[in-house]
Amino acid sequence: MSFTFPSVSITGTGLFTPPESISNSELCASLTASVEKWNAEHADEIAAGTLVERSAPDEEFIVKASGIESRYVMEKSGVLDPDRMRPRLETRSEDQLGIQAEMALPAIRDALAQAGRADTDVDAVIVGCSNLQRAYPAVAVEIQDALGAEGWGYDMNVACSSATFSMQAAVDALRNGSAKCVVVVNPEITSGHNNFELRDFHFIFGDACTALVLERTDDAEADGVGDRAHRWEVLGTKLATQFSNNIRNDFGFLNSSEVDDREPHEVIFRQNGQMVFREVCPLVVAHITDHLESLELDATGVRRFWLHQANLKMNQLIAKGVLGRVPDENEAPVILNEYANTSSAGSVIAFHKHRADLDAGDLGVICSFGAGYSVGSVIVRKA
Ligand code: CO8
Repeated sequence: MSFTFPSVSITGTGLFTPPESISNSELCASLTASVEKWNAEHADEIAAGTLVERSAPDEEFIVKASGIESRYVMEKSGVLDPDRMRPRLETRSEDQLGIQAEMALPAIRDALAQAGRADTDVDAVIVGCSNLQRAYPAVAVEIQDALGAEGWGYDMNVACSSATFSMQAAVDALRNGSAKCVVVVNPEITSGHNNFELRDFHFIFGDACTALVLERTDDAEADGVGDRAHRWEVLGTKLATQFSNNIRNDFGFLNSSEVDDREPHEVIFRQNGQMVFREVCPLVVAHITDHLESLELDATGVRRFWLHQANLKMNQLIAKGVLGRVPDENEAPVILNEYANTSSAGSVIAFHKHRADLDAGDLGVICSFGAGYSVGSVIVRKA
């Protein structure tokens, strides 16, 4: 007996872009001031060889190594203050909406408008992101409450791959009938966990929030709501993980119980960027190639790749590995020049901004990858 899974579609997408942007030159100026101050304050230890002098950043290096020109953040003045080097976020009372729920709502409402659905049509909310503001109550449950929605919600974290991992969770829920209208939302405030004091990390990340609405295709068709031009059928999802310490964040519940004190920057984001570059690119190429093959699809038939936005060279290498030639920007659109690496939001920002020009029947691949390591792909076809 064979069983056919019900078809699921993405029926809408939305994006919240924070109002404040930081250019590379602003970022380099504040880090240079901070480095000079730090080196002066630690001159004796540096002279004694017990501390290593910190190096100043270089704008040209950033663009050449990553393709990043600017990034949006939820709060700019604190990041650029050489005496602070991290955002200055107001402490909110329990009666106030949390900052992640606040950035999620406009993105979700954009996505619901495309899908032709109301807040109360939602019956499941999955928050997938690298940087959750608290352990509990789940941000997803707070969002569910703010929407006035019923059903259920939960938070999940698979770093940058949280977008595609949460999309697969949504597809599974829709196929097995545990939800009818799922919102997947990626509220990333990476600036709260980036190390702006070290030149190796300060330029990499930005803040943003993306949202997707997923429903069974027959529900969307039967109800006749939403704009069909925004609808993309999910042909398949594929996830993979492989343990690595090359991207790591040790912030957690046990920090205060540890016997040895660690420096604050030891328990936020850190990575060995070169190793990540070298190890993740071939993993992603093989992953997308296998996924397409499993659906009997040829890479040359894929009209667009919406890849995780961490590094321009990385994306060019991955698209080249899959296609056998260097892709043009139309085939693998870039948003990281403006947004930097927004972790789980990156591939969805690319999908949100760069799909309206495609035709019915066109194929595309949404792919995210990052810490874990983790890789996820979602193959879609325009309705
Ligand atoms: N200005 C000047 N020089 C610099 C700067 C700078 N801003 N940054 C580094 N350098 C220096 C280095 O110190 C080094 O100097 P030296 O040779 O004297 O030691 C030199 O430049 C070369 O450094 P790298 O070898 O590190 O340079 P790369 O060419 O490898 O470029 C990149 C660095 C851009 C980071 C690159 O390696 C890269 O993009 N790798 C892929 C990384 C990636 O994709 N990571 C994914 C992380 S995201 C994720 O999955 C987790 C989510 C986390 C959420 C966010 C929380 C904050």
